[in-house]
This record gives sequence, structure tokens and C-alpha cells, in this order.
Amino acid sequence: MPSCGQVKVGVARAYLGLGSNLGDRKRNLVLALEMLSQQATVEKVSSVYETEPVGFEDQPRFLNAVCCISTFLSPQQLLSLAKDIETEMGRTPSFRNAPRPIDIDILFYDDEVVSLPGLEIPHPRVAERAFVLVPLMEIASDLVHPVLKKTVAELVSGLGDVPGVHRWSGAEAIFSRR
Ligand code: PH2
Ligand code: MG
Ligand code: MG
Repeated sequence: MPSCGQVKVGVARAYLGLGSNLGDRKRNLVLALEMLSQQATVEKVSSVYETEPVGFEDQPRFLNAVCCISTFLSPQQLLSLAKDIETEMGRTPSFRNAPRPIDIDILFYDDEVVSLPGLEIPHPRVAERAFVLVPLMEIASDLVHPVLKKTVAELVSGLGDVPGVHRWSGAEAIFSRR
């Protein structure tokens, strides 16, 4: 990626995690991808997985997927876009790990490491979350975590068994390139 000191001059490739466990979960993933594609180029989308809730367990199962986008947005701008879409889709502030119509997390942004209030990239829990790594394995098995220096495939094997993550549909159920 071309860069001049700290200033990025090219397009960036980012990986986003999508999750929904309230309302019409599939439609929520479709809408989120539609809104993302108005502001960025959605390059790849994983299959959809139905997953057992992690963290706060007394809530409905999630549908999870991941996507790869290319974008000229900075990490901070991408975070604002994600938050705007979440709000537009009816997400209201709640407790950590609460059920939500949509959650859009920045997993990776090129090989950048960002640590700002409210924004950590790579996502701080990416390496331990099967509901992210299993779909990511489909579209980016060779992607290297810039801090842990391990590929997604290596991180997935580090998980051992992955109960609670079940393929639910193909990517075509939630995204069609127009
Ligand atoms: N998101 C969380 C916490 N727990 N569990 C599953 N299965 N899927 C999620 O997307 C998820 C979660 C916090 O964002
Ligand atoms: Mg999340
Ligand atoms: Mg989030």
C-alpha cells in the first residue's frame, strides 16, 4: 500500500464483522451490506452462520457474516459509517454484548494497528471469536493478524473445536453484486 509517512494515499482493504440477533436477522444483514455498498466497495462476503451468543448468553442466537471492503475512508471515518448504519437500523445504546438488530465491527484495516478511544484495530477479540474467524476463514484464510503475526487459518486451528457456529446459508442470500 503506497503511503507518505503517516498519510495514507491509496485505497484500503478492510474486513468487517456483521452480527444480528434482533428482528429479521437476515434482512438486517442484507440492509447493512446495502448501506455499506453505498459508501464503499464490497469485495467479498462470507456465508452466513447461525451462532450461539458469546459473552452475555441469555439472548437469541445470532446470524454472523464477515465482508471485505475496499475504501478511501480512514479508520475513523469507517467507524462513523458503521455507527451511523447501526443507528439508522434502530440500534440503541445498551449494555455490552446486548442483543442488537445489527453490529458492524472493524476487524482489520490493511495491516494497520490503531489504538484510539473507542477504536481498536485489529478488533481486540478477533483471535478468540469463532463466530468471526470461521466466516473469515472462507474469504481470507491467508490474512495475517498484524500484531499476533498469525494467519486467520492459524488462528482458527488455535480455537480447537468450534461448537455453536453453524453454516446457515451461502453469501448469495445476503449479497448480490449489482
Ligand atoms: N457479538 C458480541 C457478543 N457476542 N455472540 C455471537 N454469537 N455473535 C456476535 O456477533 C456477538 C456475540 C459483541 O458484539
Ligand atoms: Mg461486536
Ligand atoms: Mg460493535
